[in-house]
Amino acid sequence: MSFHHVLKAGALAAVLGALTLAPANAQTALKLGYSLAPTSHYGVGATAMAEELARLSDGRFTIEQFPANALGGEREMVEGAQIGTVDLVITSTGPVGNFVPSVLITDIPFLFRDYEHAHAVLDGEIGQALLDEFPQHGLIALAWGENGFRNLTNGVRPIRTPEDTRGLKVRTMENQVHMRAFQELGVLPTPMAFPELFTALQQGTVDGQENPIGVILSANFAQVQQHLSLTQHVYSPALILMSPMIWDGLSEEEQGWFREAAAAGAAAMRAKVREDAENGVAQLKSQGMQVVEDVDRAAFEAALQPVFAEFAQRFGQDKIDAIVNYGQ
Ligand code: EAX
Repeated sequence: MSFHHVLKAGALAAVLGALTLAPANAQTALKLGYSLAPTSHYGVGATAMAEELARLSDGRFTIEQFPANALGGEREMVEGAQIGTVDLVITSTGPVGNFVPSVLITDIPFLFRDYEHAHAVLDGEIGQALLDEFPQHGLIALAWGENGFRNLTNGVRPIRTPEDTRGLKVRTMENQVHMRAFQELGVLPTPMAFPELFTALQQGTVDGQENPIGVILSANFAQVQQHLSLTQHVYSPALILMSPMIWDGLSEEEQGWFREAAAAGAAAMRAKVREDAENGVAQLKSQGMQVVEDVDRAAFEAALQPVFAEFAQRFGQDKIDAIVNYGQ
């Protein structure tokens, strides 16, 4: 080959190389799934995250939202993130302990006293240590979001004490800790994915369910449940998760944008949870729900003592104490 040809071949290779390289301003659209409506705390969080990501990346990364279980239930979305069919997920911790077992400790009833306590723990070193465990289970956890304190609804009777719950069939999340706690109360816990829940309540497959005020509102459960008890029996964290298939291909700077954007999303989510918790009960009353406000929460907590002993065995009393006494 003459010198002239070598030169030509080299120029051609350079041109081809330039063509296969993505231009610097290429956009990457990512799919984000969640279980609730766009107006919910998850929707508000997703939008805040998308806006912050677009700003930080100068439009390089965009987020396409798939609300209302469009990508499946929470367990399916987490699986999707593991295998790369879903890029981003906002999910409650409900099914997450099945993937990252240490996270289950956060689902223990009456573990967190109030929102401030939960935020301090999750935003501090305990929360960070849990987020750091996700990569070894094939997931990236960008931030702790929020679902809120859960309250019991049912279609049978007003509930004030643990005795009132006896014999009821209550849908729980697919979460061993929640199921065990409800079983202790004499309830028949029925684990079920969230997308099936409205129909199950409507058809009487289950008598009740439990969720934060924002979820009860967003999912229109007042249409199919008459009684709401402000049991606040467990704090329900949420997580903003990402597929390692996307994450591993990002530069450190880009990864930083995602973390920062997720933090903005989580903050917006928490603000909306708080707003719903404050205004939502009145809305649910106006939608016809009968609300028991003076729930005997101490009696519920006392009734759960045997399972607390089991959880101490399973998770370590020292780990539970570290959460309960955090910041004190
Ligand atoms: O994440 O499954 C549930 O009850 C969750 O709280 C709901 O999907 C919101």
